[in-house]
This record gives sequence, C-alpha cells and structure tokens, in this order.
Amino acid sequence: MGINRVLAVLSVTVLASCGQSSQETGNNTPTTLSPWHSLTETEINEAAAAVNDAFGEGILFNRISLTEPDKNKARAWQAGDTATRGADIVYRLNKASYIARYDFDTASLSAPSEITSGQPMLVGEELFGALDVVNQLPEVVAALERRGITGSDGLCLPRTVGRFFADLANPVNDRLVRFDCFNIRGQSGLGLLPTTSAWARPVEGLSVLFDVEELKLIEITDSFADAETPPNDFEVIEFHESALDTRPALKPITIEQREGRNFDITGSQINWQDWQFHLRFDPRQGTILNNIGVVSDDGFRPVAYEIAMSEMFVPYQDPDTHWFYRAYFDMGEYGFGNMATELKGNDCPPTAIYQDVVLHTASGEAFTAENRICIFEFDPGYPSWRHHESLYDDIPGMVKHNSRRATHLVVRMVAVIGNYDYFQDYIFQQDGRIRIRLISTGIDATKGVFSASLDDPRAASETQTGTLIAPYRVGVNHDHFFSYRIDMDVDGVANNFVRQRLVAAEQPDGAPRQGIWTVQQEQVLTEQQAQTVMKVEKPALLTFASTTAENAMGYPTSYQLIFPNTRPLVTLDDAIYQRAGFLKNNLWVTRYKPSEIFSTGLAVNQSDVGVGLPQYAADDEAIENTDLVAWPMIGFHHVPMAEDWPVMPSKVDEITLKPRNFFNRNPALDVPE
Ligand SMILES: [Cu+2]
Repeated sequence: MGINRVLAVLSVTVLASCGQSSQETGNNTPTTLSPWHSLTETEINEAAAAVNDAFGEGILFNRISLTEPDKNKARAWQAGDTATRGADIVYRLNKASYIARYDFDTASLSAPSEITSGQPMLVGEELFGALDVVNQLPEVVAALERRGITGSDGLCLPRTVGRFFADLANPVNDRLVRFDCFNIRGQSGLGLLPTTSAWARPVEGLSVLFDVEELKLIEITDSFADAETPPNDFEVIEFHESALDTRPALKPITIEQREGRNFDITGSQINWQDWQFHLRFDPRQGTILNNIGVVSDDGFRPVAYEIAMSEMFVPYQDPDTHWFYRAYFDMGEYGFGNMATELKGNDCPPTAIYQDVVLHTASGEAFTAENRICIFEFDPGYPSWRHHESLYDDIPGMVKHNSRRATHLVVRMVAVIGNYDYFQDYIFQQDGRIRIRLISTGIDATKGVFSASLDDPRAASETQTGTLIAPYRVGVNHDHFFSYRIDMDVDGVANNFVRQRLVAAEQPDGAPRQGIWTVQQEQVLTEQQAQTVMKVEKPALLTFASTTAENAMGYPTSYQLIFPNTRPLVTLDDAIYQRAGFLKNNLWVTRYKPSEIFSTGLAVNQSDVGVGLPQYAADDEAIENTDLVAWPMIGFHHVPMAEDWPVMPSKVDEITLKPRNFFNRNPALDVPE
C-alpha cells in the first residue's frame, strides 16, 4: 500500500530540508571520550561488525548501547584520560534473543548469553516492514472495503501485545504485534495528503495479530464482519495552522541571549553555574545524565551518579476484544531513544542549541539523527528568592527590597510513541534543585462508537470505559506510569536512605495545644524495609544522606526526593499488572548493581511476570552506608475529556531532587541582582 511509502519518503524529505544542523551545537570537541559519552558511529559499527563476524549474517540488532561503565573507574576519570568503553549488543538470531558485550580496548566480543525471559525492543524495521505487509493483506483490504475504506485511505498500525495470545502463538519466541486500523482520508484543502491526525478516525472492531519476524498473519478478528460498523468517515478537526481559524497573534515576547549562553559543553560534559554533569543518549532510555554534582570551593561534590527514566507503562482499562491487551511498556517495548523525533518549531526556545544523536539500524549500521536534544537556559518568570522588608519602608537610604532573578538550565528530548508525545526534561536550578519533568501531549487513543452524543441511547453502554470526547469516539480510560532510576551519590558513594514520617503527636492533658505534628524517623535498613508506599495521612520526607559529610550545623549532607503520589488502582495480580511489579511502591531503594538498570527487566517485550524491581529487592540486602539506587514512580490516571481533543494540552509530571542540609545556606544567595 503506497501510503506508507509516501509517509516514509515525506518524513525523510522533511528531515533533510528542515534540519537545524547548521545551528551552533555548542560542543568543544575533546581529545578523548569520557566513560559516559554516547557510543559513536565508529564504535557502533565496530561492535556490530564483531557480532556479524562471529555469528554470520541474518542478525537483527535490537539495541546497541554503551556498557554501563565500571563505576569506580569512571568516577576516577579525569578529562584527557582514556576511558574504558564497551557496548552491549542485544540481537535476534534464528528466533532467539541474545546479549553480548564488546570491549573496545581489546576489540573482543564476549560469549553471548541467550535471553530466555521476555524479548528485546521492537525496532523500526520490524514494525514498518510488517506494516507494509499487513496493509496489503487481502483479508485486511476486504475488511476495510466492507467499511467503505479503499486504497490508501486505510492505515493499520502495530501495537505491542503483552503476553497474550498463547493459544495462537508462542509468546516466548514469536515476535507478535496486533494491528488496528484507521481511516486517514484527507479532507478538502489537503489535496492528496492524508488527514493531519492519523489517529482521528478509528476503524473499530478490526484487529490483526501478526508475527513481525516471520511476516506471518496469525489471526484477523472482525467483530463487525456481518453487522453495521461504527462510522469511520466523518469530518475531523485538522490541527495544522492553515486549517484553523486562529485567534489574533499576541504581540511577541522576545527571548534572546544577545551576549551568548552561560553553559559550556565539552564532549559529554556540561557545566552551568555550579552544576557539572555528563549527558548521553541511549536507544532505549533516551537522555541519560551521569556524574551529576556541584563544583564548589572544596572541589566536585557528587549528588547522583546516574539519572534516567527506567520504564513507562500505559495500561488501558477496557476488557473489549480489541482493547484488553493494550498496555504499553513504551520504553522497553519500543525504545524512547529510537522514537525520539527532531526538535523544531516551538519545541524549544529560540536560544536553544541542538544536538544530534547516533542511533543504529536493524542491520547494525550507525546513523546520525539530527536535533534530537535541545539545551537552553530559561527564565521561569518567578524569582529565585525575594524579601521586601516593610518594617523599614520609612527609613531612607536602606535597601528594603531584595529579589533575585531565577535562571534554569533545561536538557530536553521528545519521544513520539504512536499517538502520544512525551517530553523528557532535566532542569537544573541555581538553588541546588534538579527537576525531572515528563510532559505528556499528543493524541488520545480513541475507540470508535455509534454515538455522536450522550443523547444516543447506545451512549450509556459505550461510555462505560471512557468519555465521548468527540462524536463517534470514546477516549478510553488509562494510566500513565513513569518509573525512574536515580543512582544517588550524595557527597560520595556511601549513602543512607532516611525515611521520616510527619505524624501527629498528642499533647498531655492541660497542655496549651491538643496536637502538633512532629518528624519521626523510621528504621530503614534493608531493601524490603525501604519499599515506600505514600500515605496522605502520614507524609514522608525521603532523603539520601551522606555517611561521611556534614554541613556546618552537623547534619549529614542530604538530598530529598519529592514527587506526587499515585497508586495503581488495579490489582497487581492482573495479567498485565503482574508484568509491572514496580507499581507496588511509590519508591524502591536497592543496593547499586550495574546489571539492575531497568525496573521491568532487561527484555520487556512479551515479558514474563514478576521481572525487574521485585527481583532486585527479593534478596533484601542491607542498604546501610552503601551505594544506593532510588526508583521513584510517578504518573496519573487519565480519564479523557473533550479538551483532550483533537490534540491534548501538555500535562506535566515531576520529580524534584532538593538539597536538604547539603549546603550551609541558600545556595542561590550569591546570584547577583
Ligand atoms: Cu493519557
């Protein structure tokens, strides 16, 4: 079906013509790579060649990532040193999955180990290769024609399937996806082009289970084969600007830095204000920060060794034949880095600089993807701090008003996982805070229904699992859960996890107060004890404290983890939720292990139950005075609404790392007026 080819050609053309590569990237090229530098094109090609040489052709490369560097060696690395570097190569061969490690120093490949639990990420070539075949299947063409959709007006798109369909295929070895379809017919003014939103007209009741490796149809399910179908050919709201009656433009707010930027980039290292960190890009996790800390008069003070998202889980809440399986582990199943899109237009402010990233094809060839990261400074519009001393208003000559402008540094990428767009931001502040911000926008997944409004007698049953957000479309209820991995190293590797609850303290009879609240420390000595479920009635202060450094008042220097509380509503015994064991707690704390990177395990696609964080914590290791990793979970329950349509307003979720007795005073005190 020509449309997919057309789309592919269009996107390539757009990339070539609108690339912002001529912009300054701000990078001073170093002579040697740091331990945390993203894999280079040369390195990726060398690692892939080693695997091809050892095991022959026909290998599908799912992921070539930087090997987690030896932490002790990496921490001792100084600019100019030669770092030890390696690549982890995850690949498919003869219907099995493997991981091997390539060492660049010795040019040697480890013996591969077979991955027997779960499967590696689906890569673009698998999905798009299958897409062409599925869209040309006579059964699919016929089912679409029965619904009045012909030629390139129909487009079926792939979804991961969890660990279902064991009666039809082998969920352990077969690479399964299920396609559902859309009417993408273009409307007046678009010429031969499809509608702006490929997701706006669902073709309900048609699903195609497909093996993307064998390119084999397994099952086609048409619930309306002999019946009237929900409408699929109505006018949709085009959201490109020329199709809209836009409001009058605002008088412009100009953002500029005439004297240049305030951050320096050398290789993977970024310095801004007192902050220093390394930035790399990974096909699975996207942007990863390493060796993050504060440059002080006493030298480099580490805060965290690594910060990255570990998994994203989006389970839909509809038991329908065509919806029950929809629960996406977007990071482990598709790859957040692989799905990163070019940043352009209003994605980043005009002062941003852009970085290209290096990814690879399924055949292991490295390529450069342009402008996948932007970095910029930003004025949030409120001061870093302020005080006006009204007591002295009448005293002439005194400085009564003090406020200091705040400036933040933002590192941004955007991944598009099908209908949703996710911004992954790391924000550095002058007051010592680091914020991890996840912004969700894009297009709600909708289910095609017969009702155009609640007046239709069918609407009552059709809106049991969602909201009629536009005529003939129900936005199905779902969750967005984000699991992060933060390797805390507060003033050194050895840390303690401190959990304090704010609790009511009854006062004795006759006291002037009947109740106050106090801070009570709980004993948290092991991985099991550290598992934290948030309670509205007993808020928790969650901190990671140095075991060696104290501030001037004698407190252990600490960083606090702050994040909104969300809980799974569905039992963790559910077939889908059993694969997302990280949901059990708002926060897990484990002892650092270089092999424990992903909260849902190494291979998430069609993964088994109970993998990942529950396994890492099962041995209940002691976590006193040792190297600790924090695993906070954030997210939201999404009950869609009309305002989500045709494209959803940006929704922000955040984790804050906040200094708590890490400094001796407000660290932004010295910001000049
Ligand atoms: Cu949503």
